[in-house]
Amino acid sequence: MKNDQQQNTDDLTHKLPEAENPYQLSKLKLTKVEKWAAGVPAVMAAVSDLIEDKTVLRGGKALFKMNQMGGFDCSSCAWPDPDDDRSPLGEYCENGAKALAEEATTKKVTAAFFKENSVYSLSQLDDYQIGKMGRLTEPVYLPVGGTHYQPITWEDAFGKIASHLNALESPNEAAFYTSGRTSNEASFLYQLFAKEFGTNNMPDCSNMCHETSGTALKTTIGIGKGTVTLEDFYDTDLIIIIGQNPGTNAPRMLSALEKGKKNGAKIIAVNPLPEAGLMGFHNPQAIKGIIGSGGKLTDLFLPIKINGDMALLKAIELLLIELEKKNPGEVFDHEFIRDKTTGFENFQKQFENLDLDHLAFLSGVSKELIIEAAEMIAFKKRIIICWGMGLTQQPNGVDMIREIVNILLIKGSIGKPGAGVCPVRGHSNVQGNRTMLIDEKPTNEQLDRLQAYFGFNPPRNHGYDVVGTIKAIHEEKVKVMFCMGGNFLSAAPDTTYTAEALRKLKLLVCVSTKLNRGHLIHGKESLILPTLSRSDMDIVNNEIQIISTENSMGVVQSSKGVLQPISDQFLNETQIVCRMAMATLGEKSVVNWLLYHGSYDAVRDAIENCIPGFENYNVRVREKGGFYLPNAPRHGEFKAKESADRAAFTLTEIPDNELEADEYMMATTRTHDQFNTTIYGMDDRYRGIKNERRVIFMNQNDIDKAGFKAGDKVDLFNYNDGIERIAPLFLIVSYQIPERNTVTYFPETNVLVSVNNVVKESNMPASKYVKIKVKKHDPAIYQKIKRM
Ligand SMILES: Nc1nc2c(c(=O)[nH]1)N[C@H]1C(S)=C(S)[C@@H](COP(=O)(O)OP(=O)(O)OC[C@H]3O[C@@H](n4cnc5c(=O)[nH]c(N)nc54)[C@H](O)[C@@H]3O)O[C@H]1N2
Ligand SMILES: Nc1nc2c(c(=O)[nH]1)N[C@H]1C(S)=C(S)[C@@H](COP(=O)(O)OP(=O)(O)OC[C@H]3O[C@@H](n4cnc5c(=O)[nH]c(N)nc54)[C@H](O)[C@@H]3O)O[C@H]1N2
Ligand SMILES: [Mo]
Repeated sequence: MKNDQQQNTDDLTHKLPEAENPYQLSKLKLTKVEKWAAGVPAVMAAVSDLIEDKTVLRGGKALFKMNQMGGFDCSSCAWPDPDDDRSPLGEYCENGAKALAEEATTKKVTAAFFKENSVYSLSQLDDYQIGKMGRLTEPVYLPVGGTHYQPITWEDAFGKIASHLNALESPNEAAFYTSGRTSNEASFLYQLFAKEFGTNNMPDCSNMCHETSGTALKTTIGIGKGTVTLEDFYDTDLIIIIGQNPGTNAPRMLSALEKGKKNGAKIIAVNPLPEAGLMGFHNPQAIKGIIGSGGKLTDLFLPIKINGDMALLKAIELLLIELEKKNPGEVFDHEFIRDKTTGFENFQKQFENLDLDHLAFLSGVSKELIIEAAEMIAFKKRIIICWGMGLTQQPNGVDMIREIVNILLIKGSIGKPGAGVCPVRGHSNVQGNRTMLIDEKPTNEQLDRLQAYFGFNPPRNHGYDVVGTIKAIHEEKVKVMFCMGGNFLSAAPDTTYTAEALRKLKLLVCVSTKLNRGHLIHGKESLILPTLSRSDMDIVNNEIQIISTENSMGVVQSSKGVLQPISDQFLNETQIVCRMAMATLGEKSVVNWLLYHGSYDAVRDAIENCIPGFENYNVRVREKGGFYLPNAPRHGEFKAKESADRAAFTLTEIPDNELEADEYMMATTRTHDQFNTTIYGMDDRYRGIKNERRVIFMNQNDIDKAGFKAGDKVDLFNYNDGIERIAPLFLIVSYQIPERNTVTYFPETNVLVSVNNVVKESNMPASKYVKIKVKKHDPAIYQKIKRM
């Protein structure tokens, strides 16, 4: 074992499989690729997860409270709960159960643990092992030059944060990151503190997730959110799912799809991979699911090339125009176009120069399938289009979502029941974070309201987003970073570059529930502050508190933890913010932090006064099912950027996705056994992968052409900006995927995503559009890897 001083010679950003120590690589097993999601195996997997973690009693009890009225909101995804009529078995899914098992564990990471394990030795574990260490239970501190985190009192921790923040030359030398689990109450106070301190540097996980959707929707319909409700899924004609894997990432969505289908809806899925949850579904919560008969979900599957979606959408529009010519008034909604939109003429004109064969070629989907899709769309009136990271993490993602809006606008299929846009959000409260003004670009209107209520003058200049923050830390323009949850290092692109930046920070503070790699690539000084998770009882002034969150469909609901916290040293996130604010701002502050420290109701009153839509917050949040936030486009009232009362058609461009002869396009995606950077296990059951994460899915023709065989060991390279980025030692898996396209798992391949490879306008990392080269594995490759 190497000693702690040697840490500079090893790469700590990933546990790399060394040639002589082949990690899991020898154990890869390929199993059947599933055509169905959920059913018995899912229920078994959920329960066995809880048993393995010895949290069965705690977890099992909690499972029945998850997503129930008066219970707590599952932290695994942002899919909404039915407004009433919730399943008595609990509104949970396999992956919700796994998320709960992660949180409910009684294993503890204590100060004694950190005394025994140096930062260096912990970084030698893989991400799965790091996650299994247990819940963080006391605040710890890493001093300059330190090798081990050591205990620190909360008082001293806030003192350190305050002295670092107050020593900065400008408040803009600090950045405040948010992952998407933070409650509305804590989020509101957190952004309030950053603004009173004086900065809008508020990077958040939206900057890697749905910023693209918000940008596209704000400029076309006037709200940066979806327009549909769960009810719309139950009674609609057609649901189109593009670039999203609901079976793994929003499993409860499958119940809504099933219900919609039962009522006559058709489903079209657009994805480079035939994902199990798209193809079929055995409902684990319905008896027929448990006994095995399930439903085919997708009626038409379009195997799109990575980033072929724009060409596909235009091809469909071209066909709709032709069908309208043949059936005047039956395909287009002329009245809607006339009364509710702008820019239609220009939009329609572009199609004079477009050619179906060429568009089909660019999309990778056959003309026959595209015609079938267009015919399914043409004569239906109520259409919902859903999307996920497959679109938002593309360089032209903003434009592709605008193109989705274009289709709905010609059909008049938005702003009425059973129709509209549905960006399926990720983190359980990511949408609420934004509503609570966690935003590096707050509007003047929003800031005016804060100013009027609190009396201080919030900063008006825009702050850094995620990519901007990484670069600013590199340039030493940002010196202190505070992370409210998340795993910034591993979630961010260009891991080596990001790690290099984080190492330069004077202070890195992470408020976390579980240990992760982001704690191990630290600043010159670092703090880890333990906090409650969603399922923990939050007791303030001897009373169990409720917090609130906003789901994917704009419903604000209360959440009340049920598990006894395993440490008496936890502070909730709201208290952490208030104490940081009091320590940092002291007498200068005009905000009554002490009041908010002791009362969520008081925070909600402040929110009610500063953010529209929260009237009577404290009463309505306690009502069964919560309440809907205002959403004008949902009711057919639009407000595009350039028009006061209409939605806008947009002109977009078709990218040419040229690859060099030996290049492939890579999309990074999630397995069925992870939550973002938290690795639950080494399998990806629905895709037939067991015991291994370092795999690359390739088309068999590509494997043959390159002279490889399935199972071969390869190294992956990216050369953006003239830099060689290396991800060593992956196993080739032959898969049903379009030629020249590949898929790997995040975060292992984030090292290949250039920080400059971003989505136009939203500045998100384009993590599903990475040009790579694939070469036979060379054991000498490790010598070329930059050690962090
Ligand atoms: N269990 C579990 N649940 C989760 C998460 C988790 O990690 N685990 N993460 C949460 C978060 S934060 C988020 S944002 C969501 C993410 O949920 P999803 O949006 O489903 O995310 P991904 O798995 O990254 O990828 C989505 C799909 O995009 C497809 N894809 C890739 N490239 C393209 C393309 O060019 N075109 C098209 N049409 N499709 C493409 C991939 O094949 C994949 O099926 O899930 C949330 N829920
Ligand atoms: N290549 C590639 N990169 C990606 C993506 C991709 O598809 N491909 N997806 C992107 C997306 S969509 C997202 S959202 C980001 C995710 O980025 P993040 O949100 O930063 O990452 P997570 O892995 O969700 O964060 C996990 C950590 O959050 C902490 N945590 C969990 N619950 C709580 C809580 O209640 N409170 C607090 N304080 N901490 C908590 C735990 O310590 C845990 O280790 O990653 C992005 N990165
Ligand atoms: Mo996300």
